[in-house]
Amino acid sequence: MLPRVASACDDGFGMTEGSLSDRGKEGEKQVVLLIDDQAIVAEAIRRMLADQPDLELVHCADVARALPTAREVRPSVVLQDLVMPGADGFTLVRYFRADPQMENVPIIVLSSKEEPRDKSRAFELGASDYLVKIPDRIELLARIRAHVRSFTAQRERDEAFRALSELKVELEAKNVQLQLLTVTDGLTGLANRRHLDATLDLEWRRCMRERAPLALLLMDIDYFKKYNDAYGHPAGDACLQEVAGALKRSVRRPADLVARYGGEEFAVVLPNTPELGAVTVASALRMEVAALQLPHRGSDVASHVTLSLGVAALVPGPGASVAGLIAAADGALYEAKRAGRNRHAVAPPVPVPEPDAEVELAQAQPSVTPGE
Ligand code: GH3
Ligand code: MG
Repeated sequence: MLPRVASACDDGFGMTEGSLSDRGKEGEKQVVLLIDDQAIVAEAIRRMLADQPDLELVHCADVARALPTAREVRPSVVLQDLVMPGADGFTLVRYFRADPQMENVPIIVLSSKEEPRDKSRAFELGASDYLVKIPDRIELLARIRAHVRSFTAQRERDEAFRALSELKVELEAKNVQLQLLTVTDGLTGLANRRHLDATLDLEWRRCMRERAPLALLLMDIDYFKKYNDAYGHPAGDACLQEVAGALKRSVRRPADLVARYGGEEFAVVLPNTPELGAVTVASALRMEVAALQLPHRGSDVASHVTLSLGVAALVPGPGASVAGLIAAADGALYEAKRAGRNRHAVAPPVPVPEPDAEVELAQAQPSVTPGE
């Protein structure tokens, strides 16, 4: 199969069979773009490449059309004359090197003479090779093949690298998403129980090291079963989302964590917070939820949705445990419910078990604040 010479320019050589747009269909061929105004050179090179089925010669005789033609035919190597009417070949080399699409395409300069100064200037400007016209066929083919090989290998490496980088970015985004999913409650967007447990463990150890207080609030929507009964389950879900948003808005420190503890129960972890501070936060949470003024006709304590809260705080130390802190907050929540709901209760000092202290601790009662 003969290499086809496309008429990308008005070359006057009659080498016009085929059109540029047909070339893509032939797939694997590497385009050799020849830029030379001399018909004799073009014909000689056409003959040299004639029996090379994988090389396709595109000839451009008009230097003014060299760059647009190159952009269109996407050559794997350029053979370029240095002396052409109306243009300086060195300038064309510079243009090629400044063009984002052509900057890495090898350029073999075809010079009419072996001139060290021309040679050095051509290489300085970014030419890849220098041959004196008309080159020996074997040498020309060997040089073309070497340049095409290194260019296509580089292009494949670049493409593989780009694909890999895109994949990496995608994977990282997916990992972040996955990570978020594993720690987030789907309905409310708050931290889920697993995240709460991990945070409690972490903050427990941190506060123990720093001898700082750690507070936990457990809270529960009052008469939520009746809310669902009155307004339907989807409205119940929407109510949980509203309450979650109000809770999130009410805690301000970066280390504070608001989590969904169970169905209509929420938890807030407050590191470095003593009991007094935790009570302040508990009141703020209750007010913020009340301020939502979500109508609740099933409630016996208010006309809107309200919260009951249990507060527990301690300085973690030997003998105490996360489970003990949770149990204390839960006991206080139970006490807030028992005392009439829509209020908070504070757990008595969290028990640090000692052999003879159990009876005394079992008798400790939470202190409850009155509701609104
Ligand atoms: P109390 O004031 O004592 O807390 O009464 P309550 O009705 O809130 O408590 P109870 O534990 O009897 O009922 C909790 C209800 O919360 C039961 C269930 O229908 C509802 N619930 C739990 N999880 C969800 C949820 O994800 N969506 C909705 N819509 N309802 C939920
Ligand atoms: Mg409830």
